[in-house]
Amino acid sequence: MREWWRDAVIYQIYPRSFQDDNGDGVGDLKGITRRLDYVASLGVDAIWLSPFFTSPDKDMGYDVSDYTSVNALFGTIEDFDALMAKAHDLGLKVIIDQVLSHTSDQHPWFIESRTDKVNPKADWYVWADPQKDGTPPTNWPSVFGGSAWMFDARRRQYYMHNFLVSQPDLNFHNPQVVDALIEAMRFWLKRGVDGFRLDTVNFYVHDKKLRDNPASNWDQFPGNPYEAQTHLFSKTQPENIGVLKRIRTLMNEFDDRMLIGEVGEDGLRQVEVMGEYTSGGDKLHMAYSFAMLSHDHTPDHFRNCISEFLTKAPDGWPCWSFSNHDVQRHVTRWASAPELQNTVARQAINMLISFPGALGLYQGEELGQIETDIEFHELRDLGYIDFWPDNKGRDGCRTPMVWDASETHAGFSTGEPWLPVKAPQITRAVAGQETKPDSILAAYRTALEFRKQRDELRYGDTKFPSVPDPILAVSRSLNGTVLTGVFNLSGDVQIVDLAANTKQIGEAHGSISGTQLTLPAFGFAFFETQRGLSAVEV
Ligand code: TEU
Repeated sequence: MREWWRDAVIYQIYPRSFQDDNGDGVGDLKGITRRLDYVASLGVDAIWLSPFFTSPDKDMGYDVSDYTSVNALFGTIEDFDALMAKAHDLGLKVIIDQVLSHTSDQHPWFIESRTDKVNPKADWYVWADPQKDGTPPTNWPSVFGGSAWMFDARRRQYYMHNFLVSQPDLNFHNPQVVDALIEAMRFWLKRGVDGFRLDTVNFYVHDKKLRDNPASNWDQFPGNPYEAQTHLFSKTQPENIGVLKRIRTLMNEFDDRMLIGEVGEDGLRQVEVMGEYTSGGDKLHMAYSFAMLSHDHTPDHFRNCISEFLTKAPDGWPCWSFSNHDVQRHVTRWASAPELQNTVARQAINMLISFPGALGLYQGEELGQIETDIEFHELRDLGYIDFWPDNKGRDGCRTPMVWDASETHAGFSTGEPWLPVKAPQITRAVAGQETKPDSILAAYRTALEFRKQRDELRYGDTKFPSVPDPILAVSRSLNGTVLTGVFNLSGDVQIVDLAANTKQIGEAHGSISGTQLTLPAFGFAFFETQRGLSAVEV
């Protein structure tokens, strides 16, 4: 029996924006529970809930002030139990976010830690003296811009924050910190959650010697100097492996639980670290990749991401995803013109199901949802505010789910929603798509069902038949049958020569005449061949 998570399709729910039940304009746990039948109807295997823990919400829940309680905005622990019971009844696994690398500055641990240098929690965060001239201890940058260090007048020391100033980093060199986090995780495991999505899993451990990052080309990245650096002493340190092993040992105390870690690294280093963290069976079960959340939509990019992972980490396991709550929605990112948006959406899910590993979907992508235009007065995400308007932050992908065309903000809430629900998004509401057999929603259901029917797509070996740009071909073979997906990643028509004994299967956006496949802009088709033969001519 293969473990459930290996071929799982994981549907990410952003609680704030899924369904509001009590009319305060913010989504909640009861709202999610009400919509779980819909989620199950998509054919997904698991849900991942973004943070719903007590938090001052400076980073929308990714700044936790109590790891084991529910933010009153989202409901109660009983509401969570009810959500989990309903999900399990529907056969859905429940994965929750664990934001362990940092806490909120309102967490009692930090409030105590900052009082002086000798309190019992004095060493629970990353504190360091200023340099002689008063400047920060190192040149480490924060992901959200500026220095990763903030001076605290009371302790007369700096504390480290990889993200917002209000998100101080925990000190993972202190075993008491790891013990406390393990106990918090045990709380949720005992309640029956099936797994954890470990936020910023490569940021846990910082360089104990507080070495400066090597001087680099920061000035070439005016938008965010963070991107200029690949090897940072504030993250991805060798000691992190030990922490991951401790967390895995905890998971092994329970049946069938799973750890998926969010690894954020640049370029191919991303795949390297994913491999390192998921190999050996004693750390993460799988790693959530950032690689395909980018603007790069070329065949080379997708091929490289996957083949690098498969060669560097043959016993590791990836999870691929095109959208989440941190990036512009992929339809907007990849469609070169508005009239191509639906075609891109349809191709994207068919391409995703051809990839080996687990798959992540983000709420609304099954509607072909596009990014919402955000005005400055509507901005809620503080992370990138320093970079406005070059970087408009992450609100555009976090606007509420659109359920129907009703007066109540597309069925999301009877109150004023925390982020606006706008007309272009409402045209893609669930209700309107449910009745149309050719909708994007229907295409998602069909594609996920196709993946369930065809073991090749879930368990098959992966090869990339060599085809000229801008075509991507992905072959998955199992027991002598080869299933090949062929995708035109451009806005122009492409002709592909097929092998003679090729049988077309599944959905397609294209046409075949003899052995010639014509793929319109962002078209695709699947083929079946026997005994390792390629479906496409090389
Ligand atoms: O995201 C991590 C994050 O911000 C990365 O995108 C980062 O830019 C990358 O690792 C740099 O290489 C997670 C959450 O998904 C996000 O919502 C939070 O704001 C963040 O952590 C802080 O908790």
